[in-house]
Amino acid sequence: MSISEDKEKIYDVRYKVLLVGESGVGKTSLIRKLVGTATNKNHMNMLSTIGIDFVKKLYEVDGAKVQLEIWDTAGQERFRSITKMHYRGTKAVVFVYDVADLDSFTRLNFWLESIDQELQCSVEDTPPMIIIGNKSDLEDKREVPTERGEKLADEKLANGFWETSAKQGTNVHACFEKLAYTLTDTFSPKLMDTYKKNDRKASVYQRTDIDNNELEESSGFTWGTRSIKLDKHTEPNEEVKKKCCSSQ
Ligand SMILES: Nc1nc2c(ncn2[C@@H]2O[C@H](COP(=O)(O)OP(=O)(O)O)[C@@H](O)[C@H]2O)c(=O)[nH]1
Ligand SMILES: [Mg+2]
Repeated sequence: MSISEDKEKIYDVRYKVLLVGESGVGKTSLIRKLVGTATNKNHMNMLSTIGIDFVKKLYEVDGAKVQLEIWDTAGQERFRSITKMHYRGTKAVVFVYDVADLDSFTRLNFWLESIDQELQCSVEDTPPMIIIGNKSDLEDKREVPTERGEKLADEKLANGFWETSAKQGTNVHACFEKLAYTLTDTFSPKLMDTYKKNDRKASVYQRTDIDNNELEESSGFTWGTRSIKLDKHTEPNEEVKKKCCSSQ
């Protein structure tokens, strides 16, 4: 796939990522932290009138230009009224709870179940997902031990578990970089240099300045585990694509 000359299309592939979780756990704060203060208006797509906010963030995943389109809810989660529009075309789900609020962790089960229902996926076909325990800075108010989050992530076969602090910035970039990697590795591995060159080191960069096409290695993440999947070179299951990842 080649990059379009069209200025609008600066990515090779894009993935819609949906953030869910109880109101107040810090979903919007995480997205704001991720996009940063330097963000110009073009990066923000506020469609609050119809209850949808999303931001675009460009990564370079091992040679592939990957745009994450990260969807937030505008408070509808409070009323459990996330619409079909939120779920449509979702390629990955980020489940967020607050480590200082046990209820928000317990209620994550509601969100985990509703995703399977809404995307009509069986457990095996669930799209890539990660679990985030946010507000890790509130250590003295912690109600959910790290091990419980890890255990849940294991049980649900999550692609990652992170404790983050949107307030301090801890792990915010790292978890979305890893997610960009996971998505590309799952759905478009052929775009990656490691696939082409049989090179085992994959790197992920955040595109911090889209206009100048400058790259900045944000947290120096490299993943040497790529070799695990090099043998397979599998495309995503067609059924998964149809069910969970139908076009936006
Ligand atoms: N201490 C702390 N507070 C946070 C953090 N993330 C969000 N908050 C606060 O939690 C409240 C709810 O955050 P918000 O992003 O609106 O949550 P949302 O309803 O899930 O979108 C706000 O007062 C935030 O300032 C964090 O990492 N640490
Ligand atoms: Mg919010």
